[in-house]
Amino acid sequence: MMNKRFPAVFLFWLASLLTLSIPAVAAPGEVMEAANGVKQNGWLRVEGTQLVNEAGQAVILHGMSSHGLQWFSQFTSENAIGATAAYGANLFRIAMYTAEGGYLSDRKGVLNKLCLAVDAAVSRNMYVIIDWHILSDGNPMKHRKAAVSFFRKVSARYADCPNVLYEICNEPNGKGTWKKIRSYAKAVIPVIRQNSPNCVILVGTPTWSQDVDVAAGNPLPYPNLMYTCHFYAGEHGEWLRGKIQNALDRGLPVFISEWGTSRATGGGGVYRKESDQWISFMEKHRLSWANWSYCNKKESSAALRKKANAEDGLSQEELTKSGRYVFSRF
Ligand code: DCB
Repeated sequence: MMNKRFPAVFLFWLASLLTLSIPAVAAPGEVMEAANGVKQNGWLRVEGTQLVNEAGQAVILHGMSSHGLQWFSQFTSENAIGATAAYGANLFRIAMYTAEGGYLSDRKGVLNKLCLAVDAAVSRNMYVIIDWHILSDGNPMKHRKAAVSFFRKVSARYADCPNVLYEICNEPNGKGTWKKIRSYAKAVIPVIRQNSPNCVILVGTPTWSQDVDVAAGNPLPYPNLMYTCHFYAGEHGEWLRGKIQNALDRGLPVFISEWGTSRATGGGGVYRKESDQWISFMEKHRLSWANWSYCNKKESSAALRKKANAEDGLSQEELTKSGRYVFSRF
């Protein structure tokens, strides 16, 4: 016999199931901030190869990288960044492209977007990476002057802010050899340190930030640096983990400031099995990471579906395959 109350009971059951399985949706107006963020850890520094907090305890940062700030700043508001904190992220990376319509074509406008995004992450108790996102401009020396003046400005603004880490060149490639990166770093790092003497700075490595083994052969003469290694699970595997292992063994601190579950184009996959191997490697070595990318572009590395609205929290339904995978691992 059909129970007349069936629809109501069913709806109640469905609703409780949904709330149970989606714990991270923010109630409207609820403030979402990182649970293990800046209030808990304070200024960071590098000891040996490990990132540590003010008390000297190991800290691991996990979070999303934005896509290009010139295209996807709608996902860098307080609420949007807070929605990642609700899932356990304590880091957000702001990818400020230099070329491709980024900072170099609209310095005032993009700097303004960057500062709003940094302030948003700060309001959510998160660590935040200011990323000078070189890509088609593969040699960081190409825009050294612009970089120096940019970093002078932002490091003055955030001099006393323990939340901020500086990533001085995203992915050198082509003519961006380790020799060129070293000269560039020697021009930029002292400028940042003049304003913010104790901040952590991330340095890119040759071949789209893969050659940490090369950097390990001739590291820079400054404290509190980490060297970036980027991977895309669809094509970078055991051989790249070997390079990281080599660098760590030689005492070089490594930071995974960008990785994707996709191929290196941002598409293809999701490569779950390969991503699992990377996640266990990163856990084993207590490496910090940021995942590419927090946007709703139609590509498999994007964490958000087309219609996602990050302003009122994110349900599982608003996340892509990649987003669901990554958000469950913060
Ligand atoms: C890096 C870049 C990042 C790029 C992703 C995926 O590039 F840091 O900016 O993002 O990895 O390729 C992609 C976006 C696309 C966008 C494109 C250009 O996902 O939506 O259209 O940037 O702005 C890498 C990483 C690794 C390698 C090559 C590139 N690699 N690359 O190993 O060969 O050439 O972009």
